[in-house]
Amino acid sequence: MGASIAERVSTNEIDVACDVVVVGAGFGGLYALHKMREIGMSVRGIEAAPDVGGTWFWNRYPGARCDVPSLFYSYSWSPELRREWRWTNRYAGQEEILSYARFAADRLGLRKLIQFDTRVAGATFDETSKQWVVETDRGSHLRARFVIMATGGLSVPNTPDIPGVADFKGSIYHTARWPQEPIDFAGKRVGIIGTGSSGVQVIPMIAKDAKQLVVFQRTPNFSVPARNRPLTDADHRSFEEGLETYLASLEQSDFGRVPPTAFTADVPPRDVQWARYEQLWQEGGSGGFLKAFPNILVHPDVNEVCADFVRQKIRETVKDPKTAAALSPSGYPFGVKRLCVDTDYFDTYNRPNVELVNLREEPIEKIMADAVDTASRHFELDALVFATGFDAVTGALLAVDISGRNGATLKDAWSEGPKTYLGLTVAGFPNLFTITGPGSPSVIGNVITNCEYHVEWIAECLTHMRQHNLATIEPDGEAQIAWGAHVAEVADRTLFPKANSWYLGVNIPGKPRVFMPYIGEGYRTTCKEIVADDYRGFVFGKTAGHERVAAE
Ligand code: N01
Repeated sequence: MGASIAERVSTNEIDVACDVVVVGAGFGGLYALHKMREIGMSVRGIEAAPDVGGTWFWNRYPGARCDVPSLFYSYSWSPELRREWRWTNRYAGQEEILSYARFAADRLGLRKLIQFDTRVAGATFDETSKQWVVETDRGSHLRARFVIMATGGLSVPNTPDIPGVADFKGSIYHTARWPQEPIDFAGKRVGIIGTGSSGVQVIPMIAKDAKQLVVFQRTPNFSVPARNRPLTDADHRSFEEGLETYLASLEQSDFGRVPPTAFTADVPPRDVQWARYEQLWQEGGSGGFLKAFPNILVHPDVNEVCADFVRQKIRETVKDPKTAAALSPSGYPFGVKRLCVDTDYFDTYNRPNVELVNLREEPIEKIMADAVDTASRHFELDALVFATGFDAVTGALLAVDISGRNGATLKDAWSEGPKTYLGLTVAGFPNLFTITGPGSPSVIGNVITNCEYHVEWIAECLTHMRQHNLATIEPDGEAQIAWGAHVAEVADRTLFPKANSWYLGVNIPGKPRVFMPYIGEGYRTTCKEIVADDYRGFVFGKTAGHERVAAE
């Protein structure tokens, strides 16, 4: 093993010394910067992009839109930001969400704390000083007591290694790295690989412009209509009226996907279910479907009726029966891969310029300079779009070379799957926090509010440490094992592990199959109880090195 960053970097090579380094300037990172400053910490942010926004900076493909209603996909902690910002649509588009992130960063005066266009390459815990030494890809170094990884659960694009891809001479795009300038697909023959949430959104948009669109689909997805529309004054008023209840519901953290066992055996009659699904289909959005019945994601019989309902909608919408059949998901339950939310997705396949290629029948064999060959056909293309998703949840954390106590690396610690306590901390990696890390609700539900809660938990923890002169915090190994077992046990009580989803990491070759998000009820309540019980399961270090560090 080579010398660690902490051993290599001498004191005079430290460019910035501060209390906290925040990695990432998406919604989690921005709030972390604000909150750390608010509790009196000196803080620096590092961001790979030239601007704030995180995933909303990069995912600017046509049609990119959030599937959480915009009034809720906002910082819940700030009445000021709420008063000064007015969402225009039920579901905000990427551009509007990015503008909101910029607005928040400016309004809170956060930009001056952030070094943009800079990627954190590594971070090492220095046992002697009890501080982290952080190295960037620009060769600069920061020293800090705490590191907050706000690197996002969906930020490292996955580009599958399809034979010949490097030979393609046309334009290649990835939805998660879309160029800043608009792309003109007019008159072009475009191929797209991937039909997850990104594909489902971008396909109808490209279809409108391109001469020809060939969709290479490996697994059909369940998708429900967004029914996006402009927000009215009445919508804003009704949100304000319900605000207190909404904020209180966040506090109680009634998030869980796993219902109390008492409900799990009930199977509502098919016609009752069908009527409810029809109503939700007309209302639009995914949230209602996932909660339509308490055990929809637990009981296979309830779930199958919903799956049938969506398949019927696909048959009713798509005119060509063979295409409709190929678009109809089967063999895995409804809603346990992230449910897609679309605008005219299925209808797009009625366009004469759109063709669906079912890769289950004719897999891609190779990509050439100007074409894609499947097992049975040859498609000449001018442009290729990868809508192939992300190395989710752990990808961005493992992309940084992190080493903790005794030089142990996070990569090794997680070689059989991520291990955390509460999805916030990792045994052997003191004073390192993972916002929406694996083992927390992370990418399930409303990610902004998930981020907020983690930031607030960390702020409370750091305040506690300051008050009690504590130098380090890390989870006890046993507590971490027990938490991991609980996360897995909760997932196993549901249908989630029955689909090959990125929640399980199966989209990335070699990634251990581990269900990463926590989908139990009352996550916040559990976190609060642990704090109230004197930070049960955590170990604090009392040694020197806990003095505040003034930012240089
Ligand atoms: O990625 P995905 P995404 N050959 O992993 C296919 C959030 N998000 O970017 O299912 C052929 O879901 C793959 O096929 P398969 C949201 O949380 C939210 O679309 O593995 N195909 C799949 O069809 C979402 O879940 C919003 O068989 C290959 C697709 O690529 C998450 O981001 C919008 C392949 C990848 O789908 C990820 O969504 C967008 C190969 N070698 C994203 N490799 C909203 O808020 C992969 N695929 C609405």
